[in-house]
Amino acid sequence: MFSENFIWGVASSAYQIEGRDQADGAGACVWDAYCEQGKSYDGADATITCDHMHRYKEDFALMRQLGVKHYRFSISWARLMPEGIGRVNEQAVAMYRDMITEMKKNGITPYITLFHWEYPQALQDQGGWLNEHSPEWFAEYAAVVAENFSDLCEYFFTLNEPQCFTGLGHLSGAHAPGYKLPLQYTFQIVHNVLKAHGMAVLALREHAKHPIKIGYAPTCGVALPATDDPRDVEAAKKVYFGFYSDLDNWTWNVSWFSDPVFLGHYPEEGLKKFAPYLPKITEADMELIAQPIDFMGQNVYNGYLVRAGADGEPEFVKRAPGYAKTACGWPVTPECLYWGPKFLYERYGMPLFITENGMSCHDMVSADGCVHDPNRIEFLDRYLGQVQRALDDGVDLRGYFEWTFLDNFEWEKGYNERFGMVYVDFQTQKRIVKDSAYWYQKVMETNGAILSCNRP
Ligand code: IFM
Repeated sequence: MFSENFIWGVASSAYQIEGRDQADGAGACVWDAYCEQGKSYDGADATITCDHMHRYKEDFALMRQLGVKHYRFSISWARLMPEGIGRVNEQAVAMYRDMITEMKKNGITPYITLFHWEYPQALQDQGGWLNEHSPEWFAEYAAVVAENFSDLCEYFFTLNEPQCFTGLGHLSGAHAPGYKLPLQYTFQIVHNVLKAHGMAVLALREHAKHPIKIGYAPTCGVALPATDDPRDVEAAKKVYFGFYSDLDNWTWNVSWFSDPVFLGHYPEEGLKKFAPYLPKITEADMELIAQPIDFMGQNVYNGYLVRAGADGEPEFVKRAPGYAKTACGWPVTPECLYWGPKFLYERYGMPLFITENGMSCHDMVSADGCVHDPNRIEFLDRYLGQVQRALDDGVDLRGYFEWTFLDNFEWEKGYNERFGMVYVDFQTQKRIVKDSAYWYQKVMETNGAILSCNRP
């Protein structure tokens, strides 16, 4: 069974739900420019999205009704510091303080993510993450967050999915700022991002009003052993922490983003493979990046199969014809929530949170006015069953945050994907609780006892 202290939560991000207000004093972020260029699906933007900035009181009341007690959300850097550094937007301070106070009134513990991709355009105009000062800029922002919110909040995450905002943002160009940069720039960017994480940890601790707890929330598909044969397990582990992605996709990598943070060095295999492209990396950089933190977060959605070939080397196994997929085409592979945490815990030995996991479905309002999403219930039941399996195997998994509370602005996919527990009609802003949210409510209430894996 799940331990009594297991954290059941939900996650969101600022840009995806808040919306804007003409008079809110927020600065532009890179996603505004991306949307203005018509790059997201159907020309969508996040000007209104869920209008959460005007509706958070109702939204937190709904969370309370649904028994949500832990909520991971992000502060928008560009909203809080319109130029990215320097001036602080007092309206944003007031809004986020009120939001957190409101959460707490509803019995909800806040977990703040510092950076979920709302990069200030003013800093992007100075080179963004490629600028050598970018770690200091992020540290300044982290200090402002700690100064203004640490009296209300104990838990912080620095970066959400650095693999995505570096790779999709600067290598493939699929995400804002939409660049396709030469490889050596992308390695410099990632190094700066990791230094920014380290500097933010220092700044958070220095400026916090109380002792706080800090984590980091990277991601990546999980290499799954095709069978339980120990050779397949070894092959999968080798791929999970190895360097099998093509160079033009290189940021889909676990160890390059997590070894420096938790082990204090880049992995040898990567240092060799990437040698021609690497920036100057000093011992002082590595010390900075490896600031002790309290837990590891990992966003986990799916995996791919690997087996040991005849020569013992890993081989990728093709998916079965007609394999199960979510609405956005992601494979349904519940075992990723067993093997991912297991491999991560073995390598890093850190207490672990699943900081995001969930499913986009073809949700619609039925004739009875409800949103029936049996596929999402099935998905979550199976995935959480694998969390249980990892716990039973001794993995120090402390919590799980479902992605996400409200249907929202899904970045380049606009409003084409619905990941929420709560359906949002984007024309009227009406919220309809989906069946899966009532189901998750029971999971939380019973501490996982109603999961199929825990029923006789
Ligand atoms: O919506 C995103 C989130 O912002 C980052 N992780 C994946 C989610 C689903 O695509």
